[in-house]
Formats: sequence, C-alpha cells, structure tokens
Amino acid sequence: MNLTESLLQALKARGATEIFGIPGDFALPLFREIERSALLPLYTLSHEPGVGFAADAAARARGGLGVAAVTYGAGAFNLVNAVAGAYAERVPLVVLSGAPAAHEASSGYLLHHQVKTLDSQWRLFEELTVDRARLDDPGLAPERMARVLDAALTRSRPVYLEIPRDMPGRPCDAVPRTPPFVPDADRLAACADELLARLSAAERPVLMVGVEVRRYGLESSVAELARRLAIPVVTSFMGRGLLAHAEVPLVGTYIGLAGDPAVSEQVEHSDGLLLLGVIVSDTNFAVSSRRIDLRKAIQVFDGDVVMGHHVYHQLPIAALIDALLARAAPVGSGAPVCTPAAMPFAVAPAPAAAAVTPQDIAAAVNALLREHGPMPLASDVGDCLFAAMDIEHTTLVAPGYYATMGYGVPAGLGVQVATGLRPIVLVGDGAFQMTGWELGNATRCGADPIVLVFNNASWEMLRTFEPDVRFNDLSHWDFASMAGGMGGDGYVVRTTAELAQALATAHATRGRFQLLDIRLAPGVLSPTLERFVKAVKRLSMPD
Ligand code: S1T
Ligand code: MG
Repeated sequence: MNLTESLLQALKARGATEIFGIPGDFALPLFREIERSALLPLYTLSHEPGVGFAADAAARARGGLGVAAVTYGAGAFNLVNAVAGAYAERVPLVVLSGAPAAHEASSGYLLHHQVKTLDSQWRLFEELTVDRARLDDPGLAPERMARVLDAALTRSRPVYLEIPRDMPGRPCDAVPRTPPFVPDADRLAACADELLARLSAAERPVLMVGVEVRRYGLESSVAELARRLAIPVVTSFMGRGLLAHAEVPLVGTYIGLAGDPAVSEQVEHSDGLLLLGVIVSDTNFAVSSRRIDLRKAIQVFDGDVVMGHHVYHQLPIAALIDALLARAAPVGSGAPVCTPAAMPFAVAPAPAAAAVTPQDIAAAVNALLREHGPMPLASDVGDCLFAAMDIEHTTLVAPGYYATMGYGVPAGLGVQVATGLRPIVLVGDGAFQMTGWELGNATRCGADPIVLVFNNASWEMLRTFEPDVRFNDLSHWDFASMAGGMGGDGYVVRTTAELAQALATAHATRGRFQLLDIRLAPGVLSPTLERFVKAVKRLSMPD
C-alpha cells in the first residue's frame, strides 16, 4: 500500500465518501494516485472556493469528513475563505494540499506558487484548523494522519494535511484508529445531575438545539431526550432544520425580534434555557428584544458545560446526552407536540398575476414539499436565507453564522453528490455571480439541483442598511438564458403563476439542473429580513 491509499482508506473509515478538488503540478502525483486507486471518487470543480463549499456541505449533509484537495499556493490560498467558514461553523473539513518535494524545497530557488517563505501556507492554515501535519516521512505518516483526522471528527472542525509531491506513491502502513476519548465518569455524573436539577427547578425550561447536535450525529438521541424532558424545543438560526422530521415539541426557530414573537417570548423569558451545541453568536442572539441572561442559561458547547459559575471541562456532548438520557424524567408539563407539518407556514400563493415576492417563493416551495415530500435545501447568504425561515423545517445547509456568499450552488452540488438527494438551492443574484457557474459541472457530478435565483439586480441585504447609496446596484443579468450553455434548463419567472408552473416543470425534469431566474422588484424583502433590519436598527439606536 502507498501513502495515498493509506490516506484514502483512513478518510473512508471516518465517513468521507468523495473528494472535491482542483489539481496543480504540486498535486499531480496525489491526484494520479487518487484516480488510480479509485478508493474515493474525485469530483473536480472550476474554482477552489466552490471546491471548499461543496466539501463543507457534503460533510454537513452526510456526516463524517468532507475532503477538499488542492495544489500548493494559488490553489490552497483560494480555499481559505471556505475553510474559515468551516472552522466558524464547526465542519470537519479535511484540506489536502500538494507541496514541493524535499529536493525542490532545498534547491535554493524561489519556487512558483511560493509566498513569503515555503512555510507561509503551513502557517496560515494553523489559524483555520484544529490540527495539521506534513506527510513528508512515510514512517511517521500513519500516526500523523490518525491524529489529525480524528481531531477533525472529535472537534468537528477543519484540519490540514500537506503532502510533498514526492510522497503520494511511497510505501506506507495503514492508519490506526485512535481509541475514543473516555470522559471522567464522576465529572460526567456530577454535571448531568446538576443540569437536570436546574431544569427541574425551572418554571419555564426550554431546550434550544444548535449545530453540534447535527455535526455529531445526535439528532435521534436529542429527540428522545426532548420527549423525555417534555419541554418546548426551539432551534437556533444555525440549527434550523434540526429535528425537522422528529416527533418532538418543536415550537420553531429562535431569531429574536426577527422571528416568531411567541418563540422569542418563550426563549427570552425562560428561567432554564438549555443551549445544546449552540454557537452563541450575534446572528443567533444579537437581535434579542431583551438580552438573554446567559448566566442563567446552561451552555453545552465545544466540550465544555457552563452552568452559572460552574464550568465542567472535557465532556463531549454525546457522552453528556447519554448521561442525561440515563437519568431523564419529565421535567416539563408535556409541551404540546408541534410537528413541523403543523407549523403556520404560508402555502396559499398570492393571485396568479401578482409579481413574485420572497414570501411567494417560500410558499411555492412549501407547496412543492407538501406535494412531493421533503427535499434538502442549500442556501446562500442574502434575503434567500431569511426567506428560508418561512420554508417548512427540512434539512438546511447554509453559512448562517460565518455568512459568506458563494456557498449556495457549490453546496447544492456537495449535498447531492454526498447524499444522492436532489436539493433545492436558494441564491441571490449577487452570490450567483460569485460561484453559480459551478452549475456547469453539475451533469459531470451526476447532480441536477433545482436552483431558485432571487434576482433583484441588487445587493439588497446591504441596501436595507444603506438605502441612499448606489454602490449596491447591480446590473440585470439574464441567468435563465445562460442555463442552457451550462447543461441545464432556465426559466424566467415574474409572476406567482409562472413560479408555480416553472417549479412543477423543474421538479418533473431530471438529469439536468433547473434554474428559475426569479425577477424580484428591488426593495421587496422577506418578512424575516424586514423584521431583522427593523430589529437591528432599533437595537442600534441609542436609548
Ligand atoms: N462578500 C462575501 C464573500 N460574503 C459576504 N457576506 C459579503 C461580501 C457581504 C454581503 C452580505 S449580503 C451581500 C453582501 C455583498 C449582498 C448579497 O446580494 P445577493 O446575493 O444578490 O442577495 P440579496 O440581494 O438578497 O441581498 C452580508 C451581510 O455580509
Ligand atoms: Mg440580489
């Protein structure tokens, strides 16, 4: 076995099912061995940001590792923003980068793709990952790969492996599995007992579930815990879509003043708020009508549990949930089971000839999901992500915290390649201009997403904060006419009747991506974005 085969077997053993990448001369030997070994399928895309977003979404949607392979220098630096987003949003993304061979590194020449020094890239990726290793010694490579790949899974964050181009074919042993971490039993018991005692003492306990529940594959055990605790359950903004199809007392998504007032009231007036795997960030909490007193909350995140002035360290969330399940008895009064289907989502569209609004798009998608069953969503940043809050709870991958544009279309490809499920992609015209062109690779990837472009000829979300400037104006791009040239079908949509028709045709058409170029009037926002902007302006006004 050679070093590449050892690496690919280790990646597969940790949940990877494909590699997304773009080669370069420093990575050609690695890509040749990946293709020759056929241990993991390789999907090449057109630009490294798309490679990173697709690999990120594959990890989110499928669980396990996502893998992005790039060349040294130009390729790896192009990947930085996607890896940063994966770090911020707790995604176990593995970066494989080619690198100069030992004899090249010691040649004394400045090498092409080199920046300040040959180590510049190595040092930069330290800021974006929880572990990294250079595979420049086949004897040490198996242990290094095991340590780094297991760190990606246990910390649910990106890692970096640098592979000099004289290494991929070198003989190498198999990568060992490292024994799972076993938390201190007494600490775990004390923590679980105190946590349940606090919930029992609360008059209005609420459970909020966040991204770690999905990243560590805990949805079913958390659903069981929710049922046993019998308390209301909400998702964070980033946790949207969690427990979507579980029989739990799910009352909605918490987005403060921008969201459902009933949900906000329950969360903000709770005297026992259990934050399970929630990133306590501005996008999750900043638009609270009243600042939630986190000192009264119970925070379970990144291996720590914080209750009041007590902090329990090194307690993996999965172990804690098992300990709670072993003890859980109902602490709530049996909150009403409000399955997502019963959620008050707009379905009845506006009059047929009416100009389409973002809310009409959400209503049309809800009608489609009701008729044909659930489909995963991949959303970009912009009003499309806010409109997604009016779409029924279903699996959603989106950069809800790091908030980078360009994520939606590549993420849709990543979701379908990794899960086989056809996604609906929500993307604004500005974000489409960044990475929408990856649709040209959809057929070669065996993907046929349905892409809804919110085409308002504007960076509209920014305009809501700066209405009197012109720099957010975009020219009008005719995306529908471009679809054919990339191997898909395009539809211009102006009215709700055209929207319903185009969506039905798109859903019935397989094997080619479907692009709905939905023409929105500038200034027409989703209800959630309107509330969000009002809330931010209100909270930023001096008292
Ligand atoms: N560049 C990148 C890579 N990510 C960003 N989030 C931004 C810039 C800033 C930014 C937003 S929202 C937004 C920009 C430029 C406009 C999005 O325009 P479009 O995709 O057309 O969607 P819509 O018209 O619905 O707003 C966030 C706030 O940082
Ligand atoms: Mg726009």
